[in-house]
Amino acid sequence: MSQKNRVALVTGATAGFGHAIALRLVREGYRVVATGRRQERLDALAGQVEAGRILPFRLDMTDLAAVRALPQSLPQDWREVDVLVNNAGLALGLEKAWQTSPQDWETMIATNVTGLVEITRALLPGMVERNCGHVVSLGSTAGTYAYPGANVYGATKAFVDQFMRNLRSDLLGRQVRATTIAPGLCGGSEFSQVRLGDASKASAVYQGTAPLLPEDIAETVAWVLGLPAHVNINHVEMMPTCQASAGLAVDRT
Ligand code: NDP
Ligand code: 8X3
Repeated sequence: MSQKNRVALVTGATAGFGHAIALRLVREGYRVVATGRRQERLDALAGQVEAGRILPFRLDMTDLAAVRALPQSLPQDWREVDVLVNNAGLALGLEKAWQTSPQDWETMIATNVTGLVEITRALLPGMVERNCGHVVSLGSTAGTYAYPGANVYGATKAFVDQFMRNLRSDLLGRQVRATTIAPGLCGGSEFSQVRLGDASKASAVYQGTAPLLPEDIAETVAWVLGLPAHVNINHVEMMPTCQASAGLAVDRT
């Protein structure tokens, strides 16, 4: 089926990757349901494109009643969601596991894990019934490569990757695809500001680097969606050229 007028739903479209992905998918011909908590950002996003191409839809991923009710809450002609981009997510803090706030751990799990699986569960039956769909989820290199302070954040992203691989197994024989995109260092979003809560600490993360940009992630989403229907990309790991795995750590004290 051509992308023309197919509906894509992008979570976390008020900033960073989700914002860039929503605009990119409009360019690809999709009508996009753009979700997030900040209504004014969603309205501004919709104002950037031709009327009727983006539906701003306020949704807090931790509000499970709202997430579960999503298919029926959308206007009738936006309900057949063929593409779900599970992008909303966050990291909070870089403290060692024993120093973190349990509340931060809960928020990351509620958003990156519970919200993601619940929205997928809400939208999958329609895709399976129409035998047409694609779920794309944002994982992270933090789901594969451990680093100090990643504790629960990295674990939520490892969960995303394995959930998506298991989804693929369930979807065998159906024309519904499942992909994880796992980026490394990426600037141009609010990620580090949210994580560190401080603009100067956030900008220091990218100092002297040429990180990935939200448009690079949007390009990758457009690529996996645009491949012929018989091609399923299971997992894309992407890093900027200034980043590589640094090997295992050894304590020599
Ligand atoms: P941003 O902080 O720029 O954007 C995060 C988005 O998630 C915002 O639109 C925010 O919307 C939304 N969000 C957060 N919590 C909730 C919630 N409870 N309900 C609804 N929406 C929520 O981050 P990025 O664009 O950088 O990150 C996007 C995804 O990519 C995340 O899953 C992140 O873990 C992942 N990622 C990021 C990398 C990076 O280096 N930047 C690298 C690898 C993966 P609002 O606040 O309006 O609700
Ligand atoms: C974001 C990338 O390396 O900050 O998921 O965890 S990293």
